[in-house]
Amino acid sequence: MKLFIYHTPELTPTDSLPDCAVVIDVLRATTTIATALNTGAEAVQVFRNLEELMTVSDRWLPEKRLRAGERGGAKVEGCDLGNSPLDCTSELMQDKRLFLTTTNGTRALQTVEKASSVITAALINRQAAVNYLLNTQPETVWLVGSGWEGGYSLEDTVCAGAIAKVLGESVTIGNDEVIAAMALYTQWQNNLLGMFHLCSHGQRLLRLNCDEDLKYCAQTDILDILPIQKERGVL
Ligand code: 3SL
Repeated sequence: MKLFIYHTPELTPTDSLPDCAVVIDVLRATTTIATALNTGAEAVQVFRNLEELMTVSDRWLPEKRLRAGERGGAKVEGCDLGNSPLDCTSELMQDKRLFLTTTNGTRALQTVEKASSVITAALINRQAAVNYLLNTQPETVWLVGSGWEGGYSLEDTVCAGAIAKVLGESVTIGNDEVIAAMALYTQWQNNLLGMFHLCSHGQRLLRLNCDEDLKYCAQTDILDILPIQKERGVL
């Protein structure tokens, strides 16, 4: 297994695809996706743009769907939910399809949606992602961070480093980003919440009073759930 890390969708190669792409948006899209599936959502369907989400979800029975939209960290008007994983309760999610559009995470997913297998990871389901990779042994694996509007996001790289560290000697290192991400995870592994308070998107969410979201997203290996793409854009 050869492991590569790309910090943003923009830095991800467009002339090839890996055997497995692991999309990471710790704050908060991939944390929300894992949580929604864990609390009983039938599936999560992701969209880059809101209009398309509305068109596709209109064809769904209203009692079987939830629409979640986030831009700039805030809930999009007209949606049932924003992008807080804490809103993904069993009462709300049970047997519903969550139609989701976010600023960066859903865009990152679409960048690699044609890879042979596509999964999502966050700190909360890190071990589930690692187990999948160890069991399936893809030849090439890309860990793709979502970043923020084309820029680098520390928290996604730290999560990629957390995955790389547990994979350890089961992988060969494909690019220098893997070495750097493991060093960053080593630096922050005992203070992930502190790292969220320092990084730019963590600070953006704090300004939006999302303190509890940060605490939830900073937990490691609490959910044994693995979002896997079943058809394009559907996990
Ligand atoms: O950009 C995204 O995909 C979101 O996860 C950002 S937020 O955490 O919902 O603000």
